[in-house]
Amino acid sequence: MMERTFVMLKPDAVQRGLMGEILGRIEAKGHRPLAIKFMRIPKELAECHYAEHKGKPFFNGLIEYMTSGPVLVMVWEGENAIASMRAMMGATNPQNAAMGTIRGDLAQQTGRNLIHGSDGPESAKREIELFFNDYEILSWKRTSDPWFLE
Ligand code: IDP
Ligand code: MG
Repeated sequence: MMERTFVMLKPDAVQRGLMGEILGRIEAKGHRPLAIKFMRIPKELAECHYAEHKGKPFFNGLIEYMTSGPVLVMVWEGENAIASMRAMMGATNPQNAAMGTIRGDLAQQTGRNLIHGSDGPESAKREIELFFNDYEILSWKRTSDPWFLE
């Protein structure tokens, strides 16, 4: 099923110069970018994005991490894009993430795990609407699309 998912390269990905490496993996998989924005997240927006974790012991540290520098927020579209993106990311704790995944290959610790991806259709919709206006999201096809999906 064609899906849209929200993806964010967290401040450590930006600071470590890994934007190109990670974007390259998502592009090479065959997903299509619909929106890409480089921004600094206000504290309120970070808290809203991670509202489900409010009250947990790591919450304050998480908000500090997410607001510590610029991030790259994106909408990607593709076949089963939500689950596919989660699979490419790997487990939340990079120590448990399989080699070949972004977190497994490139990260060490849960608190510095490089990337966020929506975990289901509802959160994808909610997160896309939280970070993007409709006019920022492009509908387009790539000439290479038929080489991924016949
Ligand atoms: P996810 O990013 O794989 O969906 P979640 O459980 O939704 O994982 O947690 C959101 C984010 O909060 C994680 O990606 C990580 O950055 C941070 N986080 C989760 N658990 C911990 C923890 O135990 N210590 C520090 N940070 C955590
Ligand atoms: Mg999550």
